[in-house]
Amino acid sequence: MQQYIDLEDIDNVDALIEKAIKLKENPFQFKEVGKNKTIGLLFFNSSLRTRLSTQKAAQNLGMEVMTMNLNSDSWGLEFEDGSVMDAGTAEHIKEAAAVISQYVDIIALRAFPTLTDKTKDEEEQVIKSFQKYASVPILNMESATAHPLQALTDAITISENKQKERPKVVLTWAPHPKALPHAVPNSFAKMMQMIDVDFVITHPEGYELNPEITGNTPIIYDQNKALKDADFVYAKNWSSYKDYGQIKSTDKSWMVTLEKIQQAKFMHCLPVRRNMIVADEVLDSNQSLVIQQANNRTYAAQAILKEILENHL
Ligand code: AN0
Ligand code: CP
Repeated sequence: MQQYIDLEDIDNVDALIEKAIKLKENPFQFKEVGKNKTIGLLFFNSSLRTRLSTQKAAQNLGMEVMTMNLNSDSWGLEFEDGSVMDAGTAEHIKEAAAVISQYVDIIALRAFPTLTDKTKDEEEQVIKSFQKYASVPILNMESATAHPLQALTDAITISENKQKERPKVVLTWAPHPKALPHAVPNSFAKMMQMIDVDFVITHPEGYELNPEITGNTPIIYDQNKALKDADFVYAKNWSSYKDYGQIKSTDKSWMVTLEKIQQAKFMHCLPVRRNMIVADEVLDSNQSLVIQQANNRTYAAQAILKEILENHL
């Protein structure tokens, strides 16, 4: 693996899931792989899990870790080519990416979308610019349109918990007071089409994700019908894709409850707003996999970092 920008960078997803589960059994067995290598974790946005689990994954492989919150601690970065920098930004990505590449062996990035400019968000300007001007591999820690580390984690968690060969997995939209990105549902939907599951999506009308991503996945607007006989229920809020970044509904009747999911296991990437997205009774029950899911972030990141270190560096 040369980089991990999106799920297309994975050669064999089933093998990668197996490798991650093996790493979990013995996390320190490859301490030499990352010796004298450094990862730079660069954040334009908040994070709890991604920051700590990627650091832990790197340390488990013997790497050094440097972390920077680019928005608050560094110079304001300019991404436009040829711009006259007489306003807010103080340093161009051309210098910044080249300089950072001399200090670290892998650059990991978190850069959320604007949710106002669809074209710009879909261009993935931040991650693409780093790719262009950095000379080291790039790891996506959630970009404008994708969160592939989360999707790998989710696939690992389903693999660990499935009771049948081809479980039914339902991605359900759930209400949230703020406009949220499409990265998590995009990557989850993509991943579910890469592994052997019976996958359906449910959301209120107007919340269709990018059809290029959902492909042939059935979309069922009746949540109860979609949830019927589910083995895994994955809840997530996202803003409208069609009316880009807008909140079309905060309909509380879409909140996930025990009555709705019956015996199914519950998943969410976290952070989750209790009693908005999902009722306490679900998160506090043994049907909830969210803590295990967050734990798997370490092994997903470790499996990816190991591939990059072994095959590229
Ligand atoms: C972010 C999102 O929805 O993309 C990060 C999730 C991992 N969530 C929030 O901003 C609440
Ligand atoms: N799931 C996830 O990416 O969490 P953080 O935003 O806390 O990193």
